[in-house]
Amino acid sequence: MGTPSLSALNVDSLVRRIKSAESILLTTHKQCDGDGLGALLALYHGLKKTGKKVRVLMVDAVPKKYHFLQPEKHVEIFEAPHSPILPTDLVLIFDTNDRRLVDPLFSALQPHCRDILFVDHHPVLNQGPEPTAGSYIETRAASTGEISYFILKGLSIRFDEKIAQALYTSICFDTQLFKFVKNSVNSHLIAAELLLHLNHAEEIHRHLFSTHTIDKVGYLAKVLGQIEFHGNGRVAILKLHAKDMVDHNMDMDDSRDLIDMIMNVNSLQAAAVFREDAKNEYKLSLRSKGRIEVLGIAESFHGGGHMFAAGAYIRGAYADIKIKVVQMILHRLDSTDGISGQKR
Ligand SMILES: [Mn+2]
Repeated sequence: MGTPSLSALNVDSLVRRIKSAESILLTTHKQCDGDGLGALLALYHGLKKTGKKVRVLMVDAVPKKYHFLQPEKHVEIFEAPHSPILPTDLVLIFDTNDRRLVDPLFSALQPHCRDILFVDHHPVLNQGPEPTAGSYIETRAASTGEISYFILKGLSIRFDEKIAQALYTSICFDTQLFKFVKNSVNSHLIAAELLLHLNHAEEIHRHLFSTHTIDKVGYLAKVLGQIEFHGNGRVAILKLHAKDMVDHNMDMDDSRDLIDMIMNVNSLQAAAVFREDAKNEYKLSLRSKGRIEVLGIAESFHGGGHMFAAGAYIRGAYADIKIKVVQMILHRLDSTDGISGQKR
């Protein structure tokens, strides 16, 4: 075994499109996360140095935990007062390929922008809208930041602390501090290069993952006692209420932390968290440790995501939805167990 080297992503077509554009707008899916935000801010800081007109317009507000990236200095919010959308040569949408997750911004951009491309690492949904022609979708990338890294290299942009901070945020967030690296050396090697430009990497880890307030711990203590286990401890189900989260000063984003926390239970193969946003309206988050895929379950409720981390917005009575989801998970687990027990 020799020295590990990056397995480069071929982003030449994106690099050409960026080079030939004079004005560029960057955005990501609504309720942004550290991946989309970090990936686009890295490119934003890089493009600023090239003299191109570049602008970030987010669909909605940036969660508190990302405020260390100083979004107020660099980012406009479509839902809030913002300067008008002018004709723009190129729009790049990070960390999704589903225009519905970018609306109403996506529809507002269409009349003004010649080229709208997705830059993403999620599988394209079977039943979802087609990504726009020319979009770059690479599911081998562990984060969208990894794609941004290769774009910046392709543009020969020299890295600085701001770019490194944004890219490092993206990689740490989506790999959950290198837990999910898609069996590639890229996340670690890119992170190692970024560390050369970072003085406070551990501070970034804390911003992303040590976000518990005392209020939130009180809430966790309450809801962790309510987890239901099914299938001999292989499946966990938890119901949250958006209102309780607001009462405990939490971001809606915090429901993701909760499911990631639950996934540390050793017997678990999969978990589902239902966040009740209004009566009979749920945000479902699904996770799997990898034996079964959960994307298909999310898709059956018109949601999306990754093979092992997916979600959907669902309307209906909780008891009905919960039974359906539990059955779908158990069915998948039992059929994979069956396959491994059979002679082939
Ligand atoms: Mn991502």
